[in-house]
Amino acid sequence: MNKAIDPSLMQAAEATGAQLPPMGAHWMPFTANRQYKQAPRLLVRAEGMHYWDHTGRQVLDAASGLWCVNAGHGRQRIVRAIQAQAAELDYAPTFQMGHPKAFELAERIAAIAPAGMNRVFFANSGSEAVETALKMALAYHRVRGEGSRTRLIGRERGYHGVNFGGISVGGMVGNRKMFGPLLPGVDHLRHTHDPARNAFSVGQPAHGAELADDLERLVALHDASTIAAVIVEPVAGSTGVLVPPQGYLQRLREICDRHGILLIFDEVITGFGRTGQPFAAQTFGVTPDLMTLAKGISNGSVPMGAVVARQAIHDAFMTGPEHLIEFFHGYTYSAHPLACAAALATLDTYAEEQLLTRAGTLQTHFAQAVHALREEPNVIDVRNIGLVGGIELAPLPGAPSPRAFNVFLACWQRGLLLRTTGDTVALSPPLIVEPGQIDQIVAMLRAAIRRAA
Ligand code: PXG
Ligand code: PLP
Repeated sequence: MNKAIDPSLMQAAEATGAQLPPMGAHWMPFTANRQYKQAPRLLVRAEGMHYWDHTGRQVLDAASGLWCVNAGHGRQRIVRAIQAQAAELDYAPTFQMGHPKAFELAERIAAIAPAGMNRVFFANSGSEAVETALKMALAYHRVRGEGSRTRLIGRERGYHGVNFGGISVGGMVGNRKMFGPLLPGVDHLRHTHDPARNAFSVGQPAHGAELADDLERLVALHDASTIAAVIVEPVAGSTGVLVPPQGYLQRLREICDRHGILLIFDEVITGFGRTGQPFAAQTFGVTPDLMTLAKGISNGSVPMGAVVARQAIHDAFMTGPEHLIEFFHGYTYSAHPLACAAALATLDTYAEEQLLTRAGTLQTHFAQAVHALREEPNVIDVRNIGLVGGIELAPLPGAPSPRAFNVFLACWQRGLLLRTTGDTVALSPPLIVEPGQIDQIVAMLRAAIRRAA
């Protein structure tokens, strides 16, 4: 066990007294498998703002599962929709075939998307949505006779899922370094994290719009005629909650427009109300050309991802002979009936409870609560937008990430689930969170930060 991890925060499997399943076969994703299996944390039930673990403890969910359960857990409308769909139509092929809910869902997503973004292509995860968007961008230029535009631009500290396109444009070294040369012809903008100028900014930081000019630099280096698209998360989530500097996204949009480069917003985390509007594009007033969605699209209940395209992009494909397939891409489970049923019920729930704008209503309270943590030991930055917060801790000397992981474990011991990445603690509670629960989350986190100090 890593010495930097506090062993008293790890409860040995046998000490819980609970019946555990055999754990050898499951090779767990993004997990320290051996450490985890010595002291497992199992979730067995969920409802509303809470999970229950295998020992019967109630755990407050400050992470929306993994940034996806935006309406809270066990929502009955969604449960019933999935049950009914499984009984009525379990699976339907969507290559040269269709089923009604796929069309209905696409219309519903288009209705809440930024104006003009009204063509929806379905995938099964954020990673697949990203691959779909990157391929769409390349093919778009090609069908328009600009096949030389093959270069893709991502950003340092970007996370765009784990498939080859996504890790190529992504900017997290741990997700890239083991996997060879990745896609050719990819370059990266600098990230926007600048604690020297922006530490403890409430909402969007004031400094850094000029970092968008990196795109001009890459255009000068490669020439615009070789660049297909730029992909960024409007708010970087996995890499530690990086809120875009004021004016930054606007500037990226302007530069893309000037050079005919498509702008892709990866809204896998920011979509479906996280920042106070249905999509971050609306919160920040910048409309991309393509937008990737997943997670909150189905409230995490059935895997689903999607790409939303501006109509003009879709229409560019609809020019050849009508009997030919326009875009050679799709997944066996694109627009799976269970996922569509779950997503429709999710959108109904969001609408009925006005959840897609609730983060805006709560963000002042949330901002005050999380920024109060700046007085706590080792806290070197606090960042927030909507209902997402990042609390960055000073790393232990020579050991990035165990300090935050100790906080994660200390929270778990107290009955709070959150996410950590590097030395940043990320909060993204379900959008149904009550102000009192925000205070409760921050109080438990405060105690854990002190415990891990
Ligand atoms: N793009 C973005 C912006 C994401 O945040 C993906 C793509 C990939 O989605 P899938 O569904 O393929 O995982 C994501 C996913 C974390 C964490 O702890 C974040 C994600 C996934 C797992 C963990 O921050 N984001
Ligand atoms: N591998 C093989 C051998 C397949 O036949 C298929 C789909 O038909 C795939 C991979 C892709 O699977 P999916 O469409 O679920 O992404």
